[in-house]
Amino acid sequence: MTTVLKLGGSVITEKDRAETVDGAALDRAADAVAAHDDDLVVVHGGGSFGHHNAEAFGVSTTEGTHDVAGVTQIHGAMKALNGLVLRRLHDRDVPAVPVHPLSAANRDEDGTLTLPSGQVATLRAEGFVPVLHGDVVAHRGEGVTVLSGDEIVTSLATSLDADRVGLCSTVPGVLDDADEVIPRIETYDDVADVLGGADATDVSGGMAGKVRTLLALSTPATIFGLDDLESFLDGGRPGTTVG
Ligand code: IP8
Repeated sequence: MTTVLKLGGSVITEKDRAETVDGAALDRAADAVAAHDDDLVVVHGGGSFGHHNAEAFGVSTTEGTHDVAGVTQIHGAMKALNGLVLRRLHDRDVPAVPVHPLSAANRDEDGTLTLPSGQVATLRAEGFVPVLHGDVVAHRGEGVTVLSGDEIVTSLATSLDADRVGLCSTVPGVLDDADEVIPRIETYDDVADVLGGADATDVSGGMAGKVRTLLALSTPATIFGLDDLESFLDGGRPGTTVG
């Protein structure tokens, strides 16, 4: 039984203060992980780490840079956050080990991502909790581009044949027009009215793109808030189940 859990960057950091963790939120997340660290692979996003560096160098998931300072600053910020996440987990005796995607992943010219996962599977089988993070990735023809935590989650969910996929977000699930959580989304049509039509662009990297990507997975994925992390790790399906 493998669970891939994403801790949203905005959940564990103070979004409006550069390179600052939300200590209380990270403690809560680490407590929940410590209580359920069997067969878990953790991925975290950037929040106030990484994104402003990426913006400063004009780097996105499609627009790259060849500037070494850009690569080292974005990657460095994400590694710094990864170190802070690991420290909170180690304080709770979680056998967490860092896995840095830049060292292994590749994006082809057409955007196709290859993220080897053999080491992640072996670490997990050997009793560790691999902790990956959004990063920069070598991108043929672009230099490096941003690799988001969501892309890592969807890639690992498939390559590790994950049984459960959870995204801990700043919202309690996908919300309808009345701000109520939609419990289940089986097709994009179910939510096109709320999230925008099939061709809606997703400039904010927001929920529409997330839902579309999760619908393509063979494993149903669950989107929930920090209050429900414990319940998800207990085997529940809080928030919104996609797929
Ligand atoms: O917060 C960010 O990962 P995300 C990765 O999951 C960066 O989009 C900015 C290097």
